[in-house]
Amino acid sequence: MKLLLTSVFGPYGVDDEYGRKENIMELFHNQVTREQGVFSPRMNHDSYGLHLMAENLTMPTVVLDFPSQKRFLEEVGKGYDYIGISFIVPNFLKARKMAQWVREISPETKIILGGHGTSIETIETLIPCDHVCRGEGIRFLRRLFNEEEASLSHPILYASSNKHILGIPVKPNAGMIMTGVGCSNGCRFCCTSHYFQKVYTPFFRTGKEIYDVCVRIEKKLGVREFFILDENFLKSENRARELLHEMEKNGKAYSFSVFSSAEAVTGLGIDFLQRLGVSFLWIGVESKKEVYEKNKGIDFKVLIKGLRDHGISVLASGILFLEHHDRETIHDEIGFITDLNADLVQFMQIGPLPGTRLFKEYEKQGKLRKDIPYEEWHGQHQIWFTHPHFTREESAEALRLAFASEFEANGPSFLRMADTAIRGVMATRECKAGFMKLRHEQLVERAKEFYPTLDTLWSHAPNNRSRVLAEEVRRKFDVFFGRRPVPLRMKSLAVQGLIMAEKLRCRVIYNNLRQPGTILTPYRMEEIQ
Ligand code: B12
Ligand code: SF4
Repeated sequence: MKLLLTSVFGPYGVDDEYGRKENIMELFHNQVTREQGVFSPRMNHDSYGLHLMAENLTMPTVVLDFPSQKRFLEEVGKGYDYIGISFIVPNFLKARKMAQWVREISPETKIILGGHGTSIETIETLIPCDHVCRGEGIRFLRRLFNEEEASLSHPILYASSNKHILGIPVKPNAGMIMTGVGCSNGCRFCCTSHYFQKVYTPFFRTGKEIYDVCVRIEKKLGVREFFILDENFLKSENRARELLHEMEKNGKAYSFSVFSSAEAVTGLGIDFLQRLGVSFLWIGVESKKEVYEKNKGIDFKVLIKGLRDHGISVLASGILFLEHHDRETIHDEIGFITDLNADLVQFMQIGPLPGTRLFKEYEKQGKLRKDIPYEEWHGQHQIWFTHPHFTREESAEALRLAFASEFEANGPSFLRMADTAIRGVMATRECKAGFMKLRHEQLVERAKEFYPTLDTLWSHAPNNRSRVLAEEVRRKFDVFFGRRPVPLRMKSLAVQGLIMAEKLRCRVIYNNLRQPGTILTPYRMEEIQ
């Protein structure tokens, strides 16, 4: 018996019969720094969930990530017993086509559908399949294959690939750790919370278990930074405290990028986050007026400034086209988010996706535009519901302007992150002993990575405001680091050259795309060869 677990086929981010050009296979360039041109940090993320499942089965399994159509067809031809297709709602057509191909080429193969696309209620009648997994996949597959429940083993993975910043190729320097799925907060629009029944399912219950995974990944990949894939990592307070305790006990200062809600962040406090080594925090600000339970009583301006002053980069996420937004109030909302001056900002159109409370409400109110194909249900172009004040076309333009005006006001996110890095260095410069000394040294190392880019950020600044900020940030670096050594000056010159090449690349490449390459990873396949 053998299993193929696959993501949907590329190319991604192109207008074709299966997808749309807005659906770029990148996190930042898709929905965060999309209007920042050459300053937009570029990277891909593997389909981590597939590796997690493959690692935790005993059946020989192949993970096929980012296949081309041809590559997928070749793999199907090898005669798998089961093929699991992971897809999200906007990739519905790709998943359907893949299932049809499997039925044509290998009719004996059983098809399993999984991932957020299965929240489409009648999916089994729309896509040929034998099994549908709605929710956590490891338990589902173990049951399907009659495999025993066992403790979870975490795969060794980098957090990103194909990374480029200002045109500079950057080696992967962080590991990926998935600590759990779902979130109990149940915000009305949130797919991940609803998909996992508004219950948090931890993969690791203690900080010690997470620490042990960090140690394993460090040994294998040599990294000490980790991206934690968990919708609300800091909500499990005790686990976070235990993780810090383990690091302090062992004198290991790992650092982490996390997603967390405001009530969890303030519950633990900024000093704790700094000590824990949080270097990047993704937080849902959502809206100035529609205040969710998690955000009650939070002054985001103060919180974000405090985090950045401690060296923690913040990605603030805001929602546009809420019911109360009209032509006036939408500008207030964009202004409110912009004024928070986070390192990075995501504006997302409110998106009624199947399974959510929002979807049910809009369906009941007859607001859903079911004539709009699923490829367009992604939140970065036109809304797929009827809004009292905006047409679909207007929603796309207003969203573009939101990103553009935030960039215009606050400058390149990468420059803001450099600012946060040096602010963290300054904030910890008096920490001369113990665990916080390690943190300070780590912040210094991070700041050094930004240093060679500062001249370029100044000379290529998109406007005068950004140039002033670049000058200010560069001065802070110079004050702390002193006279710049020759190798650093050489690197700065090289960056000037690379950004010119990147500017040219952005102009000539369709949709400014960087496509991820196909990755095939066998698990236990030697057992049947
Ligand atoms: C990493 C990520 C990406 C990466 C893509 C990685 C990739 N290789 O595909 C990037 C940044 C490129 C990306 C892009 C987009 N994404 Co995205 N992404 C995520 C994110 C943050 C993490 C996914 C992940 O790895 N989770 C961890 C694993 C463990 O969980 P999992 O994937 O859900 O898998 C578990 C189960 O679902 C199940 N399972 C999954 N697949 C399968 C398959 C089988 C066979 C089985 C049995 C089980 C199973 O088992 C797994 C283990 O329990 C999620 C949010 C989240 N926190 O999950 C959004 C999310 C999946 N993305 C989403 C969306 C909408 C997009 C975009 C359209 C961007 C946008 N405008 O929002 C684009 C589309 C790009 C494209 N062309 O496809 C939505 C999907 C909504 C929906 N209902 O369909 C999510 C849920 C975010 C959200 N809005 O809430 N994304
Ligand atoms: S806090 Fe975040 S992850 Fe949790 S339900 Fe709300 S939006 Fe979703």
